[in-house]
Amino acid sequence: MLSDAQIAEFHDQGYLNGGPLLDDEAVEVLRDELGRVIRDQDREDVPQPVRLVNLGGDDNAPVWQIVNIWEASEAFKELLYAPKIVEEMGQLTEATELRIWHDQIQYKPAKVGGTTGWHQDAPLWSIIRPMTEVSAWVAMDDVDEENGCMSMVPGSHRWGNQMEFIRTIRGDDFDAMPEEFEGHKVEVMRRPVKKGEVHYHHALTWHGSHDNTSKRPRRAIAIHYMTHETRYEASGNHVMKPFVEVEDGEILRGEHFPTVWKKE
Ligand SMILES: O=C(O)CCC(=O)C(=O)O
Repeated sequence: MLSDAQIAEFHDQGYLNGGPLLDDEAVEVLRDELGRVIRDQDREDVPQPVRLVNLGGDDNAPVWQIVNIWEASEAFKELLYAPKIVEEMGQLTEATELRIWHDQIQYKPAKVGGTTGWHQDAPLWSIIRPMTEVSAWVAMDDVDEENGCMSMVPGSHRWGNQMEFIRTIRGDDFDAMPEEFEGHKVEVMRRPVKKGEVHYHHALTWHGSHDNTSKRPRRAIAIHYMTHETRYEASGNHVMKPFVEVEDGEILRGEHFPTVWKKE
């Protein structure tokens, strides 16, 4: 349960470290499951995630991303319902219902793990509206400056959809962020997260992560939650679109978008 001060911090900054969620044993189960799902990716006799790819496409600097590992692993499915996460997500979004939009493993291997360019989530999720989603990002390693922690721009979730501008700063230099944008001071905050902790961010917060130059892997899962008001927008595109079973403009729900929490 978050305090009023933490909720206010989230609304002000667009992100918040929610603190410890999983003990070492629970993290170990998830690490083992992640390894198993990667090993089993070509098997037809076990459930598979929606997608397993090297996000940047650069074999020398991979960022492994798995979409909907929950569909391939009971342990990750259970995590979607973690009481601490759904209760706090309810506080942050003021939702009356939470459904899963999708999850994403974010795995940067030791020494070679690449950069995840600056972005806002919501503009890239063009099949859902409005842009009010919040994500819970759970660290499966100590994630810090050395192994590619996320960086966030405080307050940027209040500046609207700025993906067109953000694309212009997505070069090779992750630190090439301007100091000012349309009258707003732009600060870049590194966001280290300890193994087993959960970190929240708003879907319009500018964020990304630098490369992993350390000897340690950097494994995390982002769980993206929808609220009671999230609707399907048929004109957009997304890897989850083939799984949508509702009509344009309807509340997005269904087998692949499970309801995980309802306000009592
Ligand atoms: O893990 C990362 O570096 C990026 C995660 C991200 O972009 C997200 O969770 O929205």
